[in-house]
Parts: sequence; C-alpha cells; structure tokens
Amino acid sequence: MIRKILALILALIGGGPALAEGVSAHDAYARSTPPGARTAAAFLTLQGGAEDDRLISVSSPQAGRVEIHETREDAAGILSMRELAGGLPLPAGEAAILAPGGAHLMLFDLTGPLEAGETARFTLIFESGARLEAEAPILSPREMRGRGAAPAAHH
Ligand SMILES: [Cu+2]
Repeated sequence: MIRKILALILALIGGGPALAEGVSAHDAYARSTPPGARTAAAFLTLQGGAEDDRLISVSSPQAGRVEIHETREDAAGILSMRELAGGLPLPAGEAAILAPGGAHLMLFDLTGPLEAGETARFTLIFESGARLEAEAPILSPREMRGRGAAPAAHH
C-alpha cells in the first residue's frame, strides 16, 4: 500500500508530457548505513520509454556524488564493482532492475548516515534530457534481507 502511494507520488512529481512515453522509475529503496559510513547503495527499477535511452547522471542531496555501478563476478567468484562510465543503457520498452548483487546507485561522501525509516532522494538524468525525481525508503538490514538481498559483500 505504501509503495503504491509512493509510486503515485512519483508519478505526480514526474508528471508532464515526458511521462506518457518517457522513462519512469519505480520501487526505489536504499540500504541504511552504520554511523560513520561514507558510502551507501540504492536500488530501483527503471522502465524504458518509446525510445532507447540511457541513465547518464544521478545526484542526491544526501551525497556529495552518486555513481552508477555494476557488479561483476570473476572466474573465481569474486565480486567487484565498477562505475558504468557510459551510464546505464535503457532500451525502449524494457526494464532495468538495479538490485543488490547487480547494478546499483553508489552514494559517496554522505552528508550523514542513511537511517532506516527515512527517505533518500535522487534526481535521475537521462541522455534524452528526461529528468526524474525518485524517493527511496531507507531499509534496515532486516528489511533488506526481506528483499532477498544477500549480505553486503562489497559495500
Ligand atoms: Cu558500488
């Protein structure tokens, strides 16, 4: 129910002509951080519009910098992550799911801890010029596990 309301709010905030055929963002959430942490991770689902597009830039008032990361597993099963330098492709009509263990938004230079129960805010900018605001509930470790998330290996 709460998620439906958030989605509705997002739809209203995101409004305008871009929404009908444009990209949209859903189901955003962020991982809470322990005191003193300087980085955090957030996740969401992007839905492509009528044209191919690409998420090229993300910012948050709660972080000095936000990068778009992907997670890779090498032959030995070691996970590492790196910035998607060219941004995240979002083909027309397809969904891109950013989730633990995969692509994610990486927050650096946090202005403060991300406390469970609060909200992280993001501005997403796409190659097409589309701009979306996303609100991400900050989840406790227990709530993250409820999402099927593995324990944080690399954050
Ligand atoms: Cu990362």
